[in-house]
Amino acid sequence: MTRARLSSLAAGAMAGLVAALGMTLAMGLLRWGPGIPSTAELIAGRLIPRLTIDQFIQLLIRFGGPNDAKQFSALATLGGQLIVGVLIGASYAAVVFDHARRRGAWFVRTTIAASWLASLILLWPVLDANYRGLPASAATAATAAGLLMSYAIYGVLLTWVHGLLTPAPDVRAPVHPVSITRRAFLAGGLGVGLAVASGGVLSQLRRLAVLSYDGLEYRGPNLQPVVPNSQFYIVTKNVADPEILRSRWRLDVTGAFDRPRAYRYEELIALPAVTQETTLECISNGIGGGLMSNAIWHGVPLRDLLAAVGMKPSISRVVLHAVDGDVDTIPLEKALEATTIIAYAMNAEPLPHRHGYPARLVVPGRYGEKSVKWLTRIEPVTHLVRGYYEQQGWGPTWEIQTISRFDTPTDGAVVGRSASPDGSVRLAGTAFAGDRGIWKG
Ligand SMILES: Nc1nc2c(c(=O)[nH]1)N[C@H]1C(S)=C(S)[C@@H](COP(=O)(O)O)O[C@H]1N2
Ligand SMILES: [Mo]
Repeated sequence: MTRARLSSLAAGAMAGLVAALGMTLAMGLLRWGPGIPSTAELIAGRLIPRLTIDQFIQLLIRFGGPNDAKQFSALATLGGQLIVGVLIGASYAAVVFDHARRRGAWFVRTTIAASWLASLILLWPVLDANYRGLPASAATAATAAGLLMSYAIYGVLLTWVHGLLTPAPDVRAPVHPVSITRRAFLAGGLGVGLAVASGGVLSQLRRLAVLSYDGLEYRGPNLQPVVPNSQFYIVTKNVADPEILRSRWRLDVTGAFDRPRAYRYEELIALPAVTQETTLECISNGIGGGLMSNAIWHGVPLRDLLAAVGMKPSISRVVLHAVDGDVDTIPLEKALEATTIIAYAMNAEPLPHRHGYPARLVVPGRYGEKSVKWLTRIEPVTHLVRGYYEQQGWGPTWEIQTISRFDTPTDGAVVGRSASPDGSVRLAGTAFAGDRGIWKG
């Protein structure tokens, strides 16, 4: 390879890196502001449900838990994107070197269009997520537009920075060394600036991330029967949870209805509501585990919304869609029970973001997965639909199994020291049997 060719490739790679940093910044801003899912989230959302439960658990073990796995997958996607950016940059430089800039422009446009189309096709099922609460169809359009914009920013930066670094590729006349140094300096500065800016946005996004609270358990001594919102257990599939803007959000009731309709938040809370105490528990809660908490929920019975739209007799299940792409289903009988509610308040406070603001389902007697958070669409169906967690292999039974554990004394405590003067030891614990109830003797 000639030196000219080599330095041209290096310029292309450099331009590709700068452009990929610009694209990363754009993607970060789009995720942070309008809540457009990042490529990392889209890819994870597409792949994870396809893993078997064993593969999934093996993966978690390999990474030392869900939080590390989530962090790794986000960083891997970012890194991968930068590498691809560099490779495309080098290819672009090769095309320009061999065929001049006009062919290069064609190469960039084709690459962007092809990448965009491939992204749409491969990621289609998950494009409808939006972390600010856009309804599915608007969310799909927003994600598609966001991807195109990010890829286009890459293309523009690539050609521009490459042009800076190789001022006269067609003529191949010697360029004045001072001017090329100045241009390289400019390109380098731009790269550093973009790296710093995208680092800033990524660290903001990191603050949104669930790493600090995903898997929060509630157990141990001095438990309260009604768990304060800040201590209620948390499980989420997300890297960063939705923070829905109420003005943008609405609850669609669509599908096999006679009269589909959409509720704005104000309309939902104006409906007759009920207040009830319900315990949620994750299906992955192990023996002695604390992925289980109890709260007082306030909201609208699901059956009232179903009755308002009128259902066809062939309906057998109700599908619940969430803005984060989570999907789950319950049988129609369960949907029609008076205690299956769309909750918008938890312990007399608005639902916290982490627990599904502005509205979530609460399904007593079924594992927590069915209590879909950040609800956006309710869809009755006539056929079996597999939910996100079902696709992963959890279930097939979602009825809560009876479970009990000791909370006092805590595991490993030296019992003798906590004994009262008469030598007795206080035992306390938790027992739960879904909606069947525990017999109190
Ligand atoms: N939209 C959405 N809903 C969701 C989840 C999720 O990741 N996304 N996680 C589910 C799981 S696995 C459980 S156990 C419960 C936990 O609810 P909590 O975090 O409010 O305790 O929410 C369920 N609902
Ligand atoms: Mo769960």
